[in-house]
Amino acid sequence: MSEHFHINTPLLESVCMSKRVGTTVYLKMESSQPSGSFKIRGIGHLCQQLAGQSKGVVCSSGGNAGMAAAYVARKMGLSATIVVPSSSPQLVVDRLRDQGATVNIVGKVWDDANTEALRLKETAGLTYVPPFDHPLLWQGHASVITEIAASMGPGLKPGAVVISVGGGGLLCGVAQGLTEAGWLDVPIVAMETVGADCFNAAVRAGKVVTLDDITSEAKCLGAKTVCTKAFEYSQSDELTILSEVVTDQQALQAVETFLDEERVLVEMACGAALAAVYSGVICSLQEKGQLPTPLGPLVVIVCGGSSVNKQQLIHLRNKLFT
Ligand code: PLV
Repeated sequence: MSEHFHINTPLLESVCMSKRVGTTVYLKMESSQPSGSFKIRGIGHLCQQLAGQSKGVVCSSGGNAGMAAAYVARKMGLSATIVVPSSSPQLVVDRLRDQGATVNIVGKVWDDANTEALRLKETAGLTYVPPFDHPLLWQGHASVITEIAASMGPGLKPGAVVISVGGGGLLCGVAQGLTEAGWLDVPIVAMETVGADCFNAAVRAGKVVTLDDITSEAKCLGAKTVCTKAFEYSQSDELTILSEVVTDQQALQAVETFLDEERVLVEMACGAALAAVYSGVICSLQEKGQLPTPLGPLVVIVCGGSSVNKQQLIHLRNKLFT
């Protein structure tokens, strides 16, 4: 068995995006991971540490954590039960089943599905795989920064790193990775959509808060409460984390522009990060003095996602633009 389940993804320069922001933009192509998103980094690591002697794994997910858990379980010869909310599109359920997983659809949003996964952990004795709130996940996710550092080579470092935030697992991993790389002065731009903005709500409230509901179509950003560790990073003096929110329309537009210009299809959860470039968030942060001008190379983590195909894209366009 290989040492880990994720691959070293390409770091690609985007000419079109660079033109828009006025600095070199690098895309960390996590959409190329075996399970379709960065989630495999943390989940692969967690399963290797915790699931060796397991009867099987159970994971609650908006989709992509489940895809990673199902993939890893299959490679480890374990059964996988993935609990998704009814808001996850059918295409995700189909893809999870193609990975060999048993799929249970429970509740309306991820938080409901998670309650069921925790119940199955107790009653069926399965190893629980959390989608974002666990130190082993963050440690696995941190490898994305190690790879970026290796790809950029000595002497080069990002001007900022752009990511999407759901429950905050990627944020914690990137924060840990930046710390380990000695890149504490590299700001993180943390992107969410309106209605799936639990990190932004916590930053504004000065404490962890729970959203009433998830109203965004970026369902894979749809955790009602951000993990405590992510909030703690936002409060630390060591790192700079800029929390920004875009509309669903901006996230979807970003998905479409990315498809046209870079020829890669990603889901709206990833579109939120891409919208930092396409909707002018980076430029406006520079105008406000929150990011420097000139800015060093901008690294966008293209987190990927499996909740999308041509039909889903058309469905979302009809829903959000009519
Ligand atoms: N998605 C989680 C949580 O959903 C899941 O179960 O798949 N980009 C993509 C494509 C994602 O799928 C996710 C998380 C994120 C970004 C955000 O990552 P996080 O949760 O670590 O902040 C409810």
